[in-house]
Amino acid sequence: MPFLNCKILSTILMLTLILGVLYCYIFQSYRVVVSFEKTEETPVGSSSGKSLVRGHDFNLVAPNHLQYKQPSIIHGRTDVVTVTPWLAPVVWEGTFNPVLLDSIYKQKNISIAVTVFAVGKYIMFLKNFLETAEQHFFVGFKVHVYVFTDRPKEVPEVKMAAGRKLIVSSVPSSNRWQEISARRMELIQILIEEKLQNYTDYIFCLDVDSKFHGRWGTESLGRLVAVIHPGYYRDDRSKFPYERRPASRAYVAPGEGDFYYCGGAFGGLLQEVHMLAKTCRSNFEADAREGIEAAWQEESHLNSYMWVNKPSKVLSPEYLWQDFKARNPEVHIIRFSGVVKNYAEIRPNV
Ligand code: UD2
Repeated sequence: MPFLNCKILSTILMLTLILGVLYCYIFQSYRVVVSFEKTEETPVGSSSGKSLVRGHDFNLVAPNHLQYKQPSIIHGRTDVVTVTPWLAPVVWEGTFNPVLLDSIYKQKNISIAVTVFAVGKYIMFLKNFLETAEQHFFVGFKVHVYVFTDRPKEVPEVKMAAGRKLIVSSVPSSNRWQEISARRMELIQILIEEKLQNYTDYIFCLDVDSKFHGRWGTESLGRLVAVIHPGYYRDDRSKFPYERRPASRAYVAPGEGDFYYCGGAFGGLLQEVHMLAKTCRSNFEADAREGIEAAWQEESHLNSYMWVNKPSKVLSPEYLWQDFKARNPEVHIIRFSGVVKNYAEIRPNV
């Protein structure tokens, strides 16, 4: 009998062991599945993956039977570079089909937020900015323009098409233009956190002393979007006005840097721009605590951010030209440009 008891006991033990192994195996597989799903939902560098889950950037579904010009695989722009070394498209006139892109994005029912700051005398640029945006910026799409100003009563009345609206927020003035320009990152971060999460898909952050001249639309959409600065795109990187003091968090070392990007226009999916704004703000503030201000304030921080976090789409200088510059031959169309301004007259300090 004791022998029989021993046999029963060892069978029970063996069964428990097998069940234990089976449990661990199933539980582990479940954990793998769960963590895999999590990785897919949360893109690197983002606080949440909501927009990616919705797939705006990746599922390019065209309406069936759409007729458009046949694309060529052997003929195209040869005078400019249309792809970066990390294989992000560089958008120039002639590289995209607006009819096709609009029909793809129309089906997704996307919404776009725009931020624009008009503090102090810069309010004078707002009317032109808003009126030309109505004519050229994402025409036919849902666009919400967020104006930040210390002069809300001077915000002009501009007739906006259905689905488009203006939201005005009051911000304090400053006696340093550098601070007004740089603080935009903080306010963009807060706007995204407090008002835009779950309501907006894409955001573009633009300078107010500018106006639209030509189409700026769905071809510009991407996860993280940067615009090539018109002033330096033909130069060697050693001439780019990056922050060159290693003490600053915006430092870009000699021999580094892809392009020089504008502080006056950038954008992308909400969560990506949130991460960019949050990082630039915190680096700018950490620098300030150590008594250092980067050469071109938030533009310097944006450039060092984009050196590491490569933009998924790069917009050519067509997307931010400067009115005082003659148009170069490779620029077939100017879509958006900075107006000529008298700095001494409009800035609170020199
Ligand atoms: C460049 C950038 C700008 C910013 C700046 C460095 C471009 C075309 N422009 O322009 O984005 O990175 O360098 O800080 O890339 N603002 C006011 N009130 C003021 C001063 C500024 O509202 O008193 C706002 C306004 O929206 C303006 C923006 O800040 O468009 C940038 O200021 P800016 O245009 O004077 O800077 P700028 O020309 O040096």
